Amino acid sequence: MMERFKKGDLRALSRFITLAENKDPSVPSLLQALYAQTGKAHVVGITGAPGAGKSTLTDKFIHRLRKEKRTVGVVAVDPVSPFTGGALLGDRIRLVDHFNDPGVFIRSLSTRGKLGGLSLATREVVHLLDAFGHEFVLVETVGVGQSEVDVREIADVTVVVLVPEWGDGIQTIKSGILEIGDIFVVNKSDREGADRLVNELKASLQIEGRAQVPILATSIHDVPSLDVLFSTIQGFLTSSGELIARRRAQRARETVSELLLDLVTSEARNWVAANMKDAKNPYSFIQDFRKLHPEGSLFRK
Ligand SMILES: Nc1nc2c(ncn2[C@@H]2O[C@H](COP(=O)(O)OP(=O)(O)OP(=O)(O)O)[C@@H](O)[C@H]2O)c(=O)[nH]1
Ligand SMILES: [Mg+2]
Repeated sequence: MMERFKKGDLRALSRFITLAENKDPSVPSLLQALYAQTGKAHVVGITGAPGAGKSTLTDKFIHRLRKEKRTVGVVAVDPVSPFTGGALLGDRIRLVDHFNDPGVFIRSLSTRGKLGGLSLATREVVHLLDAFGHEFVLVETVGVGQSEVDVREIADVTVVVLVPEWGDGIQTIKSGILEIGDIFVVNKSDREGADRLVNELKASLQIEGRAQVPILATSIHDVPSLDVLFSTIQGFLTSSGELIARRRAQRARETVSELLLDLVTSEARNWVAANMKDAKNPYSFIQDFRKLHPEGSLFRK
């Protein structure tokens, strides 16, 4: 399967992604072997309110990249799906146009009832798409700041998509949202209220000391507005080398932390099952454990 992956076999890629999604124990060694091939893709995170137009914009961006003959991998992350109830892939991500294009690979990831791990799986899928040779990897996630998958930890550039209605009735824009975007988009600017939201964002970003961050009003009915957005994304990627390198180093550390947590969690469960036979006081149990393993001793060099 590895040989086929390296030769560009899409079924091998698909199979590896399924392994990552299912938290198969073979994944870390797979990625260890492929890691040297990663780091070439530009990873673009697109996040924002449900229904804001993230998939529509992603679709337009794919069209633009394909015109430039760039290859694109897309991951659409569907957290618990309170909005869609787990709608079908094509339905939800509106990317059906590209299903027959070998230069575009699209996958949606969902928790499918499994708890946790989506963030790690998303990271792994990004690495797989990168190692496979995709020049761009687009990651669509729902939710601003509160979703399980923090796109900032995955992407080289994060695009936050908002809509005019979103600004209604808010006095101050929460700083969590202001911190995560490298580019802010007020989409559906064909609707009332876009200018107001742009101005509110501008004022709030200024207070946060981020006055230089681009805020763009877009509409799918206004092609030039999309051109500006896509050039801004590509401009950020080419001009922010140092920042992106720092983010990637942080991403590598986060990956190790998450893998380590996985390891520790499963070992801890097994260990407790084997060592705590009777229903004794759990707090005494952990106090005894602490005596044997004082703080800082678990991960001694
Ligand atoms: N009027 C208007 N409608 C838009 C615009 N962009 C997207 N839409 C519509 O908004 C709806 C939702 O678009 P999606 O692209 O699916 O939004 P999304 O953010 O991916 O949605 P989720 O993934 O479900 O959170 C669709 O019906 C789009 O056609 C726009 O610029 N103007
Ligand atoms: Mg979508």
